[in-house]
Amino acid sequence: MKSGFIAMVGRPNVGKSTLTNKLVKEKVAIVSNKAGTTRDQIKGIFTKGDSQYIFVDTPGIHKPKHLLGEHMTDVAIRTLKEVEVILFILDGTQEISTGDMFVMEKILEAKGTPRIAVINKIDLLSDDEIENKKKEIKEKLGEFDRIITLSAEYGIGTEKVLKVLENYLVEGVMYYPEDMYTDMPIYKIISEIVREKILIKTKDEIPHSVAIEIINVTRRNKGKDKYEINIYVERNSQKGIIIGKNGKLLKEIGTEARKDIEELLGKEIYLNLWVKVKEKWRKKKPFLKELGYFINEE
Ligand SMILES: Nc1nc2c(ncn2[C@@H]2O[C@H](COP(=O)(O)OP(=O)(O)OP(=O)(O)O)[C@@H](O)[C@H]2O)c(=O)[nH]1
Ligand SMILES: [Mg+2]
Repeated sequence: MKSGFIAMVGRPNVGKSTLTNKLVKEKVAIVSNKAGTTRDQIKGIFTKGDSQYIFVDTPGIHKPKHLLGEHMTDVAIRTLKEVEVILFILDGTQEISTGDMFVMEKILEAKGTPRIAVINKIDLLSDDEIENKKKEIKEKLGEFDRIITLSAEYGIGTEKVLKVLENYLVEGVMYYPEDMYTDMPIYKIISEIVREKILIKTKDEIPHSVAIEIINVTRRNKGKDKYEINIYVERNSQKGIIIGKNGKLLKEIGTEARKDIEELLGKEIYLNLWVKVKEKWRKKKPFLKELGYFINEE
């Protein structure tokens, strides 16, 4: 048996979660076009034959503006020290920035861990642009064991990633059962589904101000189970936006989330969503802990 942990790191919005899902062949992590979608470390597990790949998706590394952001960046940086190989994912349509250089600095601090640069979103690039991007990486970020080019969204070049990564797996134990594809508890997956629908349907500051908490689940022998979920926002105006005119937006969010949750659970459910205001929750550690962030802290 060969197995290994693979860090998926990079700036926000480059496609780390999209790539994780593609490689695991299951939807493990939520995806949106908003930077800061992933807030925690998420393991996506892919087992094939006697090889087990454990992809560790992480929040985008950025300059934190609040406690939640600090937690997110810390999680990603900590992950670098826990893996066999690091995939540094870059958005091929964007210039290499000081943000990328900061990520590289942190990667170099994980002394000696093999590193691979991944140029994502090549569906949006010409061949020349891809070649130039490779040069830019070498010039601005330095040496990598390898540079891989792919499109996570369209599955172009993603299969070869598994082949390359096979070389970094180490002889040893199987960490997870063969049929397990994530270490996320089911209640967390459900919260994330609700958050994804909100992220997709809102813009501006709303996505960052949203937190989800399952407050009650009523199980019934006859009839459907009932899930009651709080959506926290930071201001009254945000509450109004999420609810929408005559409750229209909240209803849409609820319907779409319910469908995904039903597919996940393999049964129909009732889903009740409540929108609550909790001022500056992203800066309040006790509340963040209640939501499951900072749980590894001593
Ligand atoms: N065109 C194109 N878009 C992509 C590709 N991969 C990802 N995207 C899009 O890029 C956006 C960000 O994708 P995510 O997977 O959420 O990015 P992330 O790096 O996990 O982002 P954070 O969790 O916020 O750090 C989404 O809108 C994706 O659909 C790709 O190969 N091509
Ligand atoms: Mg992500």
